Amino acid sequence: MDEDRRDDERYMDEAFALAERGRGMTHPNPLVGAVLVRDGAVVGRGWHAGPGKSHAEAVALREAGPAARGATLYCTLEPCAHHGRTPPCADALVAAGVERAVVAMGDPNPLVDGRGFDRLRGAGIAVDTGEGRWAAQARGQNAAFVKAMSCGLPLVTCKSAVSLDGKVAAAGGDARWISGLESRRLAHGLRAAADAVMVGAGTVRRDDPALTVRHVEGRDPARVVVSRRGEIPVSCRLVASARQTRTIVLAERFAPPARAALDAAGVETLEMGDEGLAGGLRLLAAGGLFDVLCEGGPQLTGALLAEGLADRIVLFVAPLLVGRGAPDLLAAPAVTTIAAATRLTGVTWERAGDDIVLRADMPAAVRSRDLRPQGDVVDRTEAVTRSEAGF
Ligand code: AOF
Ligand code: ZN
Repeated sequence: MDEDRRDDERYMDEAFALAERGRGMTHPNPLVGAVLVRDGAVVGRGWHAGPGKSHAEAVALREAGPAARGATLYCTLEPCAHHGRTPPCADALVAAGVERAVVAMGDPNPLVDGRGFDRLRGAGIAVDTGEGRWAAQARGQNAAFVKAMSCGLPLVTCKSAVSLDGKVAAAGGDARWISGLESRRLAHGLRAAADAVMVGAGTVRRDDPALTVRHVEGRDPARVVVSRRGEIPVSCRLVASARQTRTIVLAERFAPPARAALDAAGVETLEMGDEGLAGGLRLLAAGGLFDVLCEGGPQLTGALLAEGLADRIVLFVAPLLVGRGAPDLLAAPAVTTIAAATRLTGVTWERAGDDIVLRADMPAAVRSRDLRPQGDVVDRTEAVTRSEAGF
């Protein structure tokens, strides 16, 4: 690798690391990091901290001041060209006299979608995408944003804690605590990084969870309860704290008194309609909740998997043996042959105390079942294909 390429790698790595600082805070916006370099020295750094806050490039430009003239920008996402909550970054880069832009991926937001590159190139700035060599990393960093922009659905991660024999509770329903403290800390970190945590009404009735972030630093995600008729006890902790933390009940069809009681308690009530869970998830994405962590029980997790709506699994496996008659990870019919079982991909694992944390992706063939573009978030298949190809 020649010297210039190595420098590009180094500065882009730094831009990715800067972007990561916004994790959990930027929704519905993507994570973005930017580094400005002139004469071999960094003159500006920026990252996006959330909607309404300055974009990464704007922060870096402010730090660089006049030193941005003739500089190279390293940015994890295509600079925007639209007037949103903030002015277009592409215009600011042109005005500041930046000479070259190295960018990891195009912005799949239909409002940008190549216009940022056009604006930069039109003003004589050399745009370098590194032939797509950062595209996979960039798509991974903003997986939820990319998915929501491409198909109007959130990225869904199913998180469960199981015993060594795959049980999520004892036969009597007791589930506290299957996983150890280390695992619970990691699980709270997942909550802090998610836009929303989702459970089924059964879990609310049985466990009355708070679904807040406690064992680690971080802000609380929105809480979503999936229910048939919206009949959630109004005395439960989620409803009681709905005025402090955004709480949403998704129902197939609300029983009118249940809806009125939830509305009065400050809970957002959304009807999923005929499309069922997929429709409910579309509503969440349309409301800017792109990264959904499902902590549902076997019913909800089973339904998400069966309907092709789950993208990833995080499984905390504890060295416990529970035995027959206890609830399994999935309330879903078994396949008849192992050849027909769903084989997950991209498996990684780590230790957490005595537990194992296993992460895996649902195979594309299962996930793509419901990925037809729909609704107004999108018509983005083209943009994603482009960014998958590196542009
Ligand atoms: C950038 N740099 O740091 C971010 C970008 O409403 P706004 O003005 O905040 O615009 C949000 C959209 O801008 C968002 O959906 C995405 O397309 C892009 N985000 N772009 O150049 C940034 N956060
Ligand atoms: Zn911007």
